[in-house]
Amino acid sequence: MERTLVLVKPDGMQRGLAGEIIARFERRGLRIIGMKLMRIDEALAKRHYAEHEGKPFFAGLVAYITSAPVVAMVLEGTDAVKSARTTMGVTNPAEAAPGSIRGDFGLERGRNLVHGSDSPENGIRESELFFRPEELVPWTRSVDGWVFE
Ligand code: IDP
Ligand code: MG
Repeated sequence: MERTLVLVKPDGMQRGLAGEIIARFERRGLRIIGMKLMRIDEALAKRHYAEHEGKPFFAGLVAYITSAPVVAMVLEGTDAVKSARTTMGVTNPAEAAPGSIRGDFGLERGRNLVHGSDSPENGIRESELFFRPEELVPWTRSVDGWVFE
């Protein structure tokens, strides 16, 4: 079952949109198997965004993601990576479709509210970067649908 790491970024927190953002993933049918409020430090920010090191926006990105607490979540479900990213909308909110989180609440690429892993491999890598194994609570299928183990 695919996993993705989702973050409500500092602008989403400061604007009071955490509940709204989480609700959209929940309603989509993605299962929350880990969730916490945390402050990302510089070292974690740099590891998380290692692929962007050297780009002109890197320093600003690290400053942004460490500027206030975030809600970090691991979501599980069918095509979790792609499903979460379509719920988020494309990177630049100005181009994101209405109905997506970024398309409904954002305008600036540097303040785009939410993070979601970009591949199944990064879903696992980033989940392990943010959560210890014992912090994850997998669901299991029952006749009534999905329930906690
Ligand atoms: P993604 O979050 O949609 O996967 P990435 O290309 O991985 O987008 O970029 C990571 C984050 O870096 C973006 O979500 C955004 O916050 C920031 N970012 C990307 N490109 C720019 C830019 O050109 N200017 C400012 N910030 C950027
Ligand atoms: Mg990315």
